[in-house]
Amino acid sequence: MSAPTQYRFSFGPWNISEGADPFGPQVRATYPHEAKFALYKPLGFDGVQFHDDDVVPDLDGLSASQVEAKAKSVDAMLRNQGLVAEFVAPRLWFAEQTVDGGYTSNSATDRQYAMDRTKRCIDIARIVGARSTVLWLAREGTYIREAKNARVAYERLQKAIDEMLAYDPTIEIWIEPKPNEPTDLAYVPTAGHAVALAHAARDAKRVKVLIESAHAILAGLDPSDEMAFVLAHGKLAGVHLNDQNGLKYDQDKNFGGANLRAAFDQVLVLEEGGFGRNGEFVGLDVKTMRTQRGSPVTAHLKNSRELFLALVEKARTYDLRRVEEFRANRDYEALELYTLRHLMGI
Ligand code: GLO
Ligand code: MG
Repeated sequence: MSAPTQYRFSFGPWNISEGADPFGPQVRATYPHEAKFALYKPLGFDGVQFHDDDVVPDLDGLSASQVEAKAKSVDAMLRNQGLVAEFVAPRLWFAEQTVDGGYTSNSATDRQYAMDRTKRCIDIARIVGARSTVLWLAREGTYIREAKNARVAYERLQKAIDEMLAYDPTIEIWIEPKPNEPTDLAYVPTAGHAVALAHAARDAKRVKVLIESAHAILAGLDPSDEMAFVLAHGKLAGVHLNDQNGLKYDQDKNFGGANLRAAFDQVLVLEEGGFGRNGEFVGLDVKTMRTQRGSPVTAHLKNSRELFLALVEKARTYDLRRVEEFRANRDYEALELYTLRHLMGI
């Protein structure tokens, strides 16, 4: 038997938030995100996830050399803290040119903006030493179905992925599916869509998938099955573990906070599938509650990590021989009771 996986953890600066929501402004003082780097190691995290403008704020207004200088200075800050940049994702949902999507916009000039911005994002990734970029396709979808030709939109997405692969010979692209929010209907809602796009790419081995628990739940699917599907295709490069209380707005609750059993099932699948053995990070895309006091707020990150590790212990002490017996006898009543008792420690 191989040694147990030593998990490494990551999060993005946006996970330490000021508490603004669509109904109210910030409730905590802004904590400069470069000061957040010093918080990672003490909290037990080694990886930093970035949007391109988390590394280089206001990058659209800067020259290539200004972008490069800023990215280099962030790279130096990461090194000082002993941190690794896990990925840099193009933020294609803030700029005016992206109101109707990026790669799937109906406007050719806006599609060009999306591609130019993506290439700049890849340049930044290279400078901070990230081997991948993440496509969370926020506005690639529609508010009303008739707004875009969906077939053409899929072709455009595929072409954008190929252009990114051609632009950089080593960068990996990890697609993060999500079914809705901010659009009503997104073009890449599930793991299946992401895996299909990955397989059809010009260099398929460099296109992988990042599964977020809450996004799977918003699609009405089980996060552990979504992860298992991607693992079966050898394409699970990242996870955004969190939780979600049913079909609501995107909640980014603490991992296990809404459904402990479903969290256990995710950990089981990751353990069994060898996730983390090639250095993959366990990413936590969690947000604290608006009610939380203080600045910076970090308890949600610490607690979600701890909960993950506690569930790893539960997964490692889950008696797989008994599970196999229950399966062989098709006694799923007994299997369920055993599983719940194991989780409760009774
Ligand atoms: C939003 C997404 C978002 C992404 C991030 C990195 O729903 O989960 O937080 O994970 O932009 O791609
Ligand atoms: Mg996410």
